Amino acid sequence: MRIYEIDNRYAHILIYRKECEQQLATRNRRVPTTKTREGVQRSVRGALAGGGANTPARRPPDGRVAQRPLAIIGRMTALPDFPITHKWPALHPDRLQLYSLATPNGVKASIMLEETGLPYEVHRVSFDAKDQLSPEFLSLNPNNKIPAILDPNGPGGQPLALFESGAILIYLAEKTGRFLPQDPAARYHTLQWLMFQMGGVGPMFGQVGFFNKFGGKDFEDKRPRDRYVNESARLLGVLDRHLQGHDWMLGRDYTIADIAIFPWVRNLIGFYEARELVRFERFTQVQRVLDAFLARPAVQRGLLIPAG
Ligand SMILES: N[C@@H](CCC(=O)N[C@@H](CS)C(=O)NCC(=O)O)C(=O)O
Repeated sequence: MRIYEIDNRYAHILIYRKECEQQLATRNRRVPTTKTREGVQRSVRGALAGGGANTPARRPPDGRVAQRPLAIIGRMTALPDFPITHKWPALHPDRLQLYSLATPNGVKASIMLEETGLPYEVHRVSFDAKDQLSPEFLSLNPNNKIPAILDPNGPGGQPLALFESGAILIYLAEKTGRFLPQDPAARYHTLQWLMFQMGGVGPMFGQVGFFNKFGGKDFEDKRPRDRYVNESARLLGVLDRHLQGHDWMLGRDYTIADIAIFPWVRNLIGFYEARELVRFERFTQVQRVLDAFLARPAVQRGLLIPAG
């Protein structure tokens, strides 16, 4: 079976990985076996320069591949090259590094990691200590928000730093082949609801939190609060109608859309104390699916990460 016949969805990643392996194998036959790390980096960089992700693999004439080429690629850039690891050293540099807090955006990443079973190491980003504004954190996410990740085994076996919870969910779904349907239409619908959360649910519910529980709570003028309460209730109505007759946002399949949406619903009626404000009892379908979500063991674990 040729690598690009396996699965359209992952073909570009697999082709890229295969191409790296094969180009490295070709290179490795030419270079002396006692190489310095610098030498390896130079030869790998050269190998990678040879083709793009969509280029079909060029096989060496005898079809041989290097035994552990991806491990060699992984050493091109090491985790200590990322300043964030100076503030939060990696005890397990082979594992995905998660920088987070147990907020509705933070737990999207930890729930996904728990659901997929990928080995990871979590680092607490304390808002009390303003860790998110430290130069080390900003070096990974200039937008000073959690969650952020650093995967030592990213595309091509190289480390990948990533922020924005939606991008992290898509990345982890593609990396593991979990929670993002393979069927093209279902895949786009999953992304559609993920964007609905990122662009609507998160920002609107977050404003309700500000005006109902935090800094805006004491404002006499309740019009800003009510504006966000009304918009949040409208969004809950959209969800409720959609969930009628569905187990999850995508029907029978549990996906990254659920992992993005339900931590926010939980937060709105729990931590933000807006259950009565949005008259949540109307949204029986949302309540039903929220209950199913919260019953999942991986969700229960992910909601507590990082602990404390
Ligand atoms: N669009 C971003 C939003 C992330 C976000 O707002 N994170 C909040 C916690 S839920 C944060 O880090 N706030 C810290 C700050 O604003 O300084 C994402 O989905 O990752």
